[in-house]
Amino acid sequence: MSEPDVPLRTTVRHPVRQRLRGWLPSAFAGIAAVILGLGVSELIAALVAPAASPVLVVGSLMIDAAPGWAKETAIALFGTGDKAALLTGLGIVLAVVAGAAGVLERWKSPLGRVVIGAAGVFGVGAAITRNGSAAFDIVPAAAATVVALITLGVLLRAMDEPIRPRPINPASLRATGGRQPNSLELARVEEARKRENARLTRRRFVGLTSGAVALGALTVVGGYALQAGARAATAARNALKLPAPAVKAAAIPAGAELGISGMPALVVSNTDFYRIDTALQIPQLDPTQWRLKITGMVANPISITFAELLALPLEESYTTLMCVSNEVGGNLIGNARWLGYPIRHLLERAQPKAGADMVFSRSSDGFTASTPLRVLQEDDRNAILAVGMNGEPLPPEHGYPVRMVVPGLYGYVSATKWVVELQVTTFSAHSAYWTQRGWSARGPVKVESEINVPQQGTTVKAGTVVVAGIAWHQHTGIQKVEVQVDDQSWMEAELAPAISVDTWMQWKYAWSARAGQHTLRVRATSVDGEVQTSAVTDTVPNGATGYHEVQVQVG
Ligand SMILES: Nc1nc2c(c(=O)[nH]1)N[C@H]1C(S)=C(S)[C@@H](COP(=O)(O)O)O[C@H]1N2
Ligand SMILES: [Mo]
Repeated sequence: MSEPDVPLRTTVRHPVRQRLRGWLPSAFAGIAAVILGLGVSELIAALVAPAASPVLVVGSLMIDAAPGWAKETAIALFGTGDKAALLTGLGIVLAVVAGAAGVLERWKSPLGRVVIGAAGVFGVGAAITRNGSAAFDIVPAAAATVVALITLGVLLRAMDEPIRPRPINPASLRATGGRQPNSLELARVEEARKRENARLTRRRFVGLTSGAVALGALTVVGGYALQAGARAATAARNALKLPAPAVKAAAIPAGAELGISGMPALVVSNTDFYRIDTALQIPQLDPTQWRLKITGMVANPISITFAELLALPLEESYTTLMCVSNEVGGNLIGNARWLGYPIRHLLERAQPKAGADMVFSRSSDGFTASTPLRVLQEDDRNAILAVGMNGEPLPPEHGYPVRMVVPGLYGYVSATKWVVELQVTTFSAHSAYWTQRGWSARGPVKVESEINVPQQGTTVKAGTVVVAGIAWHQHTGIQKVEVQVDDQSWMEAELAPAISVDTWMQWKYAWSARAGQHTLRVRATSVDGEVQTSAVTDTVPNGATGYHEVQVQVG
């Protein structure tokens, strides 16, 4: 008889020799488990942390950690294929480690799991020590580890656990012709039963292992396909050169930036700019496919491409953007130099119909904002479709390729990022994203101010202390800022020149501080005479009010 050797354990008890006979399938089990783990992590990375694919993260770590000579050698040997060589090498090392983990786990559990766990910790470590890593970045490597551990367990168990094949009824044996089988015949039946058992167990193991590999390959491909969009969008953004503005922003007046440390920069850099949105995954829009449609109650619906938008005479200006969720004294506010095209010109082309009173802007990810139509049509309101931020194309997280910026309205009713549609309609017909969640349909910004220096709870030296901060009422402007110490009378602060009425401004006050515990308070007055209210209200439904206060110890 030429029965194939049965490499799988078929009984519950087994000698060491028999156990080691399964080393090759165990190695495959280890490799399959790691492939599935990495595949799942690739998919997760694509969804929540595109920069944290474990393979790329570990690869980058190796690039950064490699000594100079190793890099030189790699480049000399592989030329521009050095990265492909690195990844291939990494793949081989991973396969060896994964195979070894499978064999070790079968030989002496949990040795193999310890190896996979250690590799996982290394991957997570590589993700968090990487430059500019975010909290989400540990997820892919952690998921890879968990999936690999579970898969290895399942596969090895499938290798060991005998399947009980249908019991063979000796009476049904043809050879016996109905009589009781003798012991030789019974032994043969038992032999056949064992072989059948081994065959089924092997088939199950091969099925599960190849299933894991196939699923792993599928998730890797899926993850890469998803990330391809992101990579293309990044490449397109990097290649984009913004046209020079037809209208330049007015120069920043001398002295607008007081240069006091502890203050936010007068113009906030793109990396420091606050970010608020509902996007778990930043939309990756292809600028060549992007279109803005002006729809709804218009005589002349419009569809404009990104290239057409860039070809229009773009204007540059400073506008301070802020979030309705900014608490009194909060930091969800920032000022940038925007490059864009006035929305009023496009609306003029579209010709809104009588009765329309709102523009319902839509983002590619479904976010919506309700902006009063009149506001967007005002000649003296610099409401724009922005394509540039501080001299760069919009960063992806700030709305690339196009967003709205409207001075004087909170972001949630005006600053739609990744904007793709402006639907001219009415407030009674549509309710925007945050309005449906309890916020006001309209959100004009309020006159406000805050103290940045000295900070709450700090100790300062008696004598002249510089108190400084910011004040804003976009589209209106600030004419006065006053500071109150404890319950003394309000004293006028010195105002730095504002860039424009659409931006915040800095102020300072020289305080003759005497020893003790003191409370400092600030209030601003708009150009139109409106004094900031002392009434304390919550951020819901249309912006917090009240005076910002800081307690300081003078010693
Ligand atoms: N597509 C989209 N646009 C959006 C939001 C959003 O969640 N999705 N949030 C808005 C809110 S609430 C604010 S305060 C501003 C913030 O813009 P920033 O992240 O560029 O600072 O964007 C607005 N535009
Ligand atoms: Mo916001």
